[in-house]
Amino acid sequence: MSVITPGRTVPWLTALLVRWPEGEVTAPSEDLLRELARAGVRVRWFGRPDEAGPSGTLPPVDRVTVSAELAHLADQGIGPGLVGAVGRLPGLSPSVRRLPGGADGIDEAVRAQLELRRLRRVPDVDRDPSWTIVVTGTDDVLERVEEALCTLADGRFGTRGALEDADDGADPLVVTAGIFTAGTGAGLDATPTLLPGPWWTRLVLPGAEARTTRRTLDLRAGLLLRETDAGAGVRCLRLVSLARPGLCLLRAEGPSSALDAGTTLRLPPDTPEGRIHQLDWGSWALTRGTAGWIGAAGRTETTEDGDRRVVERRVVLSRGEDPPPDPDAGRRQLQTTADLDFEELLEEHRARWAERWRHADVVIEDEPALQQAVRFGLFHLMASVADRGEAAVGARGMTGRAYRGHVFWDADVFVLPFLAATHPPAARAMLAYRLARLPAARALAAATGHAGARFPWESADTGDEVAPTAAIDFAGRPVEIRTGQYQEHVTADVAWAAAHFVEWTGDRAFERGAGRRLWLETARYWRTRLTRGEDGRLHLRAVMGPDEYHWPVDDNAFTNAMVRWNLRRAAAAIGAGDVPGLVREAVAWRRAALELVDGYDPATGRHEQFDGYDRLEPLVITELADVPVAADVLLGHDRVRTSQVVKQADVLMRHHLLRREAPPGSLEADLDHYLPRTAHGSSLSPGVHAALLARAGRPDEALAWLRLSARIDLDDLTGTTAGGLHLATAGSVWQALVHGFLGVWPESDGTLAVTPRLPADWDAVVVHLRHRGLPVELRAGHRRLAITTPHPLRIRLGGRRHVTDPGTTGFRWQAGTWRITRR
Ligand code: IFM
Repeated sequence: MSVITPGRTVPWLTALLVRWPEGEVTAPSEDLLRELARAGVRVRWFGRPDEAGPSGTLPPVDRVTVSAELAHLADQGIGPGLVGAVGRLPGLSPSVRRLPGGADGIDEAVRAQLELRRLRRVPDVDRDPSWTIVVTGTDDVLERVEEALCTLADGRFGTRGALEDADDGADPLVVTAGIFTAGTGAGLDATPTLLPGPWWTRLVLPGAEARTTRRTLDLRAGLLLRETDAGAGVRCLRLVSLARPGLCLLRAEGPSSALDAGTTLRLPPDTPEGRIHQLDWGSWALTRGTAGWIGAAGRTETTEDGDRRVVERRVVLSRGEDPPPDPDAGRRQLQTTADLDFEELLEEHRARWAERWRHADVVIEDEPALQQAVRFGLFHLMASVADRGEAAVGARGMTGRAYRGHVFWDADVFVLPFLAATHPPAARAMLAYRLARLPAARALAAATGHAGARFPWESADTGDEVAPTAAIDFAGRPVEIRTGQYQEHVTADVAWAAAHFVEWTGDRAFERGAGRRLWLETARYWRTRLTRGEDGRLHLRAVMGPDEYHWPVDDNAFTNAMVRWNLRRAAAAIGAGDVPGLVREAVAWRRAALELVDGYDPATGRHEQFDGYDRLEPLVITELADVPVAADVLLGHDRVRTSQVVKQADVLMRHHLLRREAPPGSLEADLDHYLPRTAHGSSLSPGVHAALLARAGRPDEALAWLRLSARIDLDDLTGTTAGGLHLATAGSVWQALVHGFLGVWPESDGTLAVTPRLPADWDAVVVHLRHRGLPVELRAGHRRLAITTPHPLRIRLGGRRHVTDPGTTGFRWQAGTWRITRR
């Protein structure tokens, strides 16, 4: 990576003060530093901690040690404007390029950078293919898909990547997680939907349709660059600030004849209610639904330099419940960033993304296409979840309108684990969303005559059940939808997510407080929901498992196992010191867990998916069609219902979530039985199979499923990406890599279990995590493993316990066991 490229603005200017070897000091001249200060450019000093920076009127010194910080910044590709160095820099990353010329060279480079800023050039983005998604040309058919792929979001607000000059067929959708408006139609349209907010990306680009357009999504820095006719045409860069949720920036440059600012804000055509004001300070727009509003305050400035034009737009999005604010609130919000220039806002945004990647990146050196696809998924997972307050994570995040923004188990079981292991505040915010809806979940349980809390299958703002009850199928026929009524496993899934969060984070306060509340309330629900059969056992009748082709069924093996786990987890949260009523409840839950039927058949060594599944038509879908396939479309609803075709991982989900509870050998037996019967009619399915095949010691087979799931959206494999990205699939890809190929699991005693099983095609894989507050890097090869942590970490590797040293600890697979090779 080159740190200073002529003609490219760097995100910040770094003055390097180095005394190495002793006696040599290099820094920009004091005159230049004053000029920088006048231009509002912050200067970072890198020096040994014992060194004093130049005194007097110079800008404040931001002191850091040189080697670690610079190496890190450069490695993260956020390209510090390293402007000079004298002497050897110990430990400096090889990717940092030093600028020759001593102090004069520094001055020259800094002046060039100042000039670039004066011209307000559109900065370049990363061009590394493993960190970018490039969409070339425009395609009427695929445009909606590409918009979804190029979405930018800050966890709270999302903006689809529609072209700035998109025509009426485009959907430059702006939404915010958790603000819905009531549906107005029938069936699906009767359910709440995400409120569309004001559009802010519009520019007028005369003649652009005749030029080649290219969009580059820079995953490393969260930037979207659009270029028409690379070099000569218009360049537009936008960002949705991760550092300041709600702040959106757009800078465009090009020939004056080809670029016009147009209007700063527009109202989306489908807003229930909207208004827009042009004011002396800029524009203010507001959309309002039945339960909240989205506001946008924006200003656009246009500057000319000969026949070159630069358009710069700054918009602050806000949201809330009624009543909506007046425009002056927008002005004040816009004012909060007034003293920061574009480069500074860009810099803090890049830095925030770099920090997120530092604890989340997965490196697959041997497979560039997969590497890119994995980062694409992780990028959108990170962008889709707020890390403060409540995070209502819809099945498609903020990338599209499908499922109307509703929150499914996708969030708890597929998205949350990645965040619990990389950015726990975001996972905590997801749990906060569920916790705040416990009263609604209690009401839902009570409405069906039960105690405790039952979470809805589809949830929106209130926490009521919002799953539709009818829809029109692929053939135009009305069909009933009973997911909301029967897919009750979501209640245990929410409880599972809370426990999983505790295992990654060790957050005892959550475990004793909010987590315990969730476990107790959900266990109370299950205790009253189970019924005693004539066989004397407890049963869970009339449910739908993850396999949505079969309903209602009795004793779904996945749901029952989750319920049993939920009852035991709640009981474990009660101590001898708790009030007698609670202690009695815990005893009852433990007993119920023991009495609940399980579906495991020792004769076959596998689980029956539900009572009676084995008696259905023994149809093996892989003998009929290439999977993935929508078997309900291929065979019709009735046939799938009466046959053994499974829509998505069902029995196998129990192995995936409850790995410690499976009878020995049952994973292999269940994989062999259910895999050929599974159509993968849901995008959630292939990644789970990848994880389990890897766990079962079949990593080469697993790799095929991993590749498929990683490209679900990039190649629009389901034909539904136009409606938004499948966040759960992205989560399943991460789980396949971390839980499957690396065999990494947090354990309740604070140990990290690791069991690498790499496919033959890979030499090594690297994952970055946060475990119990500590950053952990694992580099796994076929016979080698290196774990890097700043503090000792307890691990379980191949059944043996070890404690790693601070720094890097190496292991080697030798004579059938893992041995420490380096301390
Ligand atoms: O939650 C999923 C479900 O498992 C399969 N149908 C789509 C839902 C939303 O992604």
